[in-house]
Amino acid sequence: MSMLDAEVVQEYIRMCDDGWLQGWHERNAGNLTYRLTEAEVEECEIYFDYTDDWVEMDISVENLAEEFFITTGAGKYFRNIALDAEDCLGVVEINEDGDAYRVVWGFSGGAVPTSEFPSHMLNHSIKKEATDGLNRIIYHAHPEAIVSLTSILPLTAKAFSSALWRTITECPIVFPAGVGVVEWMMPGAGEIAVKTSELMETFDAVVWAAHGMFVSGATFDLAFGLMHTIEKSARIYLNTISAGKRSLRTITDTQLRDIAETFDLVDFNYSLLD
Ligand code: 2HA
Ligand code: ZN
Repeated sequence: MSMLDAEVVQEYIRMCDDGWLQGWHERNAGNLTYRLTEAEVEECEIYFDYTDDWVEMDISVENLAEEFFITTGAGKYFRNIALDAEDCLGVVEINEDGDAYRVVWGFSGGAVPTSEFPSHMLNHSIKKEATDGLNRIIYHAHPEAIVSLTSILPLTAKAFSSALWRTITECPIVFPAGVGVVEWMMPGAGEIAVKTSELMETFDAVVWAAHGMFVSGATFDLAFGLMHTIEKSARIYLNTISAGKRSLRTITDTQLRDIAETFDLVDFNYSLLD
């Protein structure tokens, strides 16, 4: 037995591989973090080594104190995760003050957590609070259609949410709150991390202009499914405008209101309609 036999690790690896197969992870693009349940920590603890030094984070996420996360490594390629998970992935523990982490498993070649780790931790902190602990995943990828739309549409939640909702009937059901958008900013820690986590109070998905997308979810299926649904809608929208027929027909605001009522979408964000 090894850590890699744990069901949660297998599910994590499968999601990484699925993202790679979608073409969302060129080179070292993207990153994924998962907050382990207490039962999963108990199951995996025998493989943890607590001798690494604590690394300060520059941020404080008190509600994540003493939590454990599986994370992709900085500079690691999603393409390689299924082949050598122990080199590409790590498990980190957050300290009791919520301002430092240490690696307790993985990164066998000496990697460190993803460059977007502070962004992930701020987003986990907000989402844990907002969902009563339900959301465990933050996923960042570079899907191409949604990135194309950041060159075309106004960089607002309203423009993106309504374009995506009006394109596929399933969209208002899958992301009733809509999607947030961040204008171009430097990736990594700092402003983009703070801005994204602010938007995560309202949205489960945030688009980064000329870069990619961040999503949050309770399970691997939900987080992956959200990224997949948004990207598919963006692709169809793009195909349609490429054919020069966009203005002919889309789901109307009245029809979106009907969907929200029919499916009893309590979180539907009516303020994003006209
Ligand atoms: O992890 O995608 O935004 C590489 C990136 C940085
Ligand atoms: Zn990125």
